[in-house]
Amino acid sequence: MAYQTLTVEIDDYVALIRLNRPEALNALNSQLMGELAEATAEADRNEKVRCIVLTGSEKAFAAGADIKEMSGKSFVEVYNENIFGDEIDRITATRKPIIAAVSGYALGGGCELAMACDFILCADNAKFGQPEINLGVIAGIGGTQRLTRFVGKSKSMEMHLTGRFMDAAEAERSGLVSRVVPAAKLIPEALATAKKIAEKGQIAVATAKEAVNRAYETTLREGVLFERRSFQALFATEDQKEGMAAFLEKREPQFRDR
Ligand code: CO8
Repeated sequence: MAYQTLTVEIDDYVALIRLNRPEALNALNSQLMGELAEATAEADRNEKVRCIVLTGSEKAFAAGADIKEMSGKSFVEVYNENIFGDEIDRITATRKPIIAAVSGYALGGGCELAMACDFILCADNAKFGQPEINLGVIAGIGGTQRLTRFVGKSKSMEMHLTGRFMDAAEAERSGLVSRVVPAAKLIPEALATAKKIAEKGQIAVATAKEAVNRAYETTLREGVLFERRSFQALFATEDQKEGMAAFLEKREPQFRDR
């Protein structure tokens, strides 16, 4: 499908989705969010895709929800439209891993979108923030919940109450991102990481994603039980037999996703 606000390139089982509204620093409007939800669902269905990389431009991953589009709306409108609620739910329902590759600004809804991905790799020029407080509102697509889980209450509260930005070094130190790389290497590094994931057995990949996500959604006891059952279930796959046999025979495994 052709999109107006983003591009999709597929190579080597990796889909690279680039947000593309340079005139507004990739601000998230309803068209972009609708197209992104569709593009991730399409990648999820596509057998030629095993991992997704979501990125923006060098200057901005996304500078937030589109302020021009939402500024005139009433409570009844934003309530009835449930703006971006369905789209972010569809994006987080993607079964294949999504890596956010963040360069430049990831603010407001942009920071929330990055956090809704499975992990964040960022460039050394990245800036994260929840500046909605300066607009008289608060985060609306998960920021108060996800940022708090990532970086803890104190830092999250300060960021939401003051609107200050966090640089790449602080984001890595506080667990918001998995790694920081030089800006020029961000996309190659994200694609190489995605390719590494694409080479694994995809049943184990999907199971690992599901199990790690449980850590955010349930109690420790339930999460550990879920992990244990998932681990046990993987012994029903050919990939488990192949992976362990390959290790013992000192060769590379040939996973077949069965
Ligand atoms: N929405 C719309 N347009 C934007 C946005 C935005 N969020 N951010 C930047 N733009 C536009 C600017 O208006 C400007 O357009 P124009 O040239 O036509 O005036 C263009 O992008 C370039 O921006 P700047 O000239 O401001 O660039 P600077 O380099 O000077 O500054 C900043 C970059 C610091 C990123 C600055 O643009 C900025 O502060 N942007 C707004 C950041 C912000 O407040 N984000 C939070 C938005 S609210 C939100 O995300 C709520 C999420 C919850 C949503 C729930 C459902 C809707």
